[in-house]
Amino acid sequence: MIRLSRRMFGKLAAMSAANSALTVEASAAAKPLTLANSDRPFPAGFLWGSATASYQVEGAVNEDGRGTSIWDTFSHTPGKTHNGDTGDVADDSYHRYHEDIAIMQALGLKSCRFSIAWPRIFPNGTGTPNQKGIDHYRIFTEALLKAGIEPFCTLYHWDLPQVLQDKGGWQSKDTSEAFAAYAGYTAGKLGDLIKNWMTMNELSSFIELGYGNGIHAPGLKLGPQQLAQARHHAVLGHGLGMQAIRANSKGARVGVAENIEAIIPAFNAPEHIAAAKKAMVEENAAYSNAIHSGKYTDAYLERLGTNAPNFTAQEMKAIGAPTDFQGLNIYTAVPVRAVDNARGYERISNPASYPHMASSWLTLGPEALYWCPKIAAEVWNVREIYITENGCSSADVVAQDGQIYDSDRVMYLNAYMTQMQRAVSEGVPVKGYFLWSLLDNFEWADGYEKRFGITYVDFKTQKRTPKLSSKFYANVIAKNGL
Ligand code: GBH
Repeated sequence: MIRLSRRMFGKLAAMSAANSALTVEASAAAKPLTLANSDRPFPAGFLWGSATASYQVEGAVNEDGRGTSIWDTFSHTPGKTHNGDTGDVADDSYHRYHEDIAIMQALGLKSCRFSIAWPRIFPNGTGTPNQKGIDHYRIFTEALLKAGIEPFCTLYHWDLPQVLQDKGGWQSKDTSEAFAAYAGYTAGKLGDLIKNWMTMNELSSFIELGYGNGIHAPGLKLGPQQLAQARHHAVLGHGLGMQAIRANSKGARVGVAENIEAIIPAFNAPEHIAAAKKAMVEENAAYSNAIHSGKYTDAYLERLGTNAPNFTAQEMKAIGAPTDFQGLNIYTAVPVRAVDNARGYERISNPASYPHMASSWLTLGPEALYWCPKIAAEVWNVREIYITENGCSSADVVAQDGQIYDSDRVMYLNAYMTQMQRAVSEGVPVKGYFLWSLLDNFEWADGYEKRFGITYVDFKTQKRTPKLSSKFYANVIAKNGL
């Protein structure tokens, strides 16, 4: 038998498969073919978690002094959500959180990302706090900690107190300041239990969809100047909120969970990678790039021209103060290619045949979990990254035996996680992963039509059933690898 080095084997294999007998023999010599060594490990302590948001799971909208949020108003407005669905009951997690935590424990989760409903803490946005709101989240986080699950808390996942919207919402700088007051107060009350905070979830989503195209609450379609100003108030809210959290809770670690434009190179070639780095900055100029650099890019301001937002140097300093970690919510990928123009890149719009999951916007882009953390770490010099959301919708059906075999979700998760492992194994500082979502829940404008959970929820009975994907995830966590 001829013994070949791996390099030589590579060469030979690349030449052609004409002599297949030689190829097989050489392969066996290079590495024994066995099913036992197919694991791709993650580092010890990698933080596996799940993610949810208050309005999407809690229900109990009229309990314990909660105020009205813009999503109560919006979802109760005819024509705004699929089937007129609302979050009035959702997963009833406000009452069933013990059951939810038991599900997390069964999965072996190390961490749980959840959000606090601002109108439970300040029913009127500002002013007198509601003790019952604080009590609820204290009891919840104590239960998490008792179960050995680390809480990661988002302070704003889109449920703005309606009273503040009535005064202009994110169009007003007062909302940025009100947010900081709420964030500081809450971190002061819960900071002994919660160490990891995210100021906000997806600034780009709640501004562009809520104030730009109107498909989310509060359903406004502002002109370019007003929209640019609202964006600025959102990033300012993050900056002021971060200050307030740190001032009120010693040792707090603060970040933000942003749905970045998940830029990837068209393929792995130096010119496309260079283009992707430029695109990552410019395509995220209003949000993540402002937060991680304390600046709006010249190109962003030029693009806006007279519609550019009003801002001060002091505000930009608060916005750009270093975060302790960067949270990336990643679902799809935005491929770019190198182009010889002023920007140096062009977005590639996917053809109609590009595959997607049950939500038509949710195109498959597993390499986003490789490239985005890698590029982000480099262009924004971040040392700690969490994938704060990743997951997908499936057209789940309950099989005859009562189980849900969501093989497409398993495929999606497996593909994305494999790319994340690739990044981590190269030393990209991804420290944890939060799967969206633990449970099927209120999917905003899509109501209950789109299911993102790894646990099936029968919304009539609130019965929870783990799907095949939840068994897949438990297996990943148990072996800390794929
Ligand atoms: C996240 O948004 C949210 O943080 C989370 O609350 C949500 O449940 C989850 O994703 C799943 O959607 O209908 O064509 O107009 C992800 C970013 C922005 C993706 C809005 C869907 C609507 C596209 N989302 N977008 S469309």
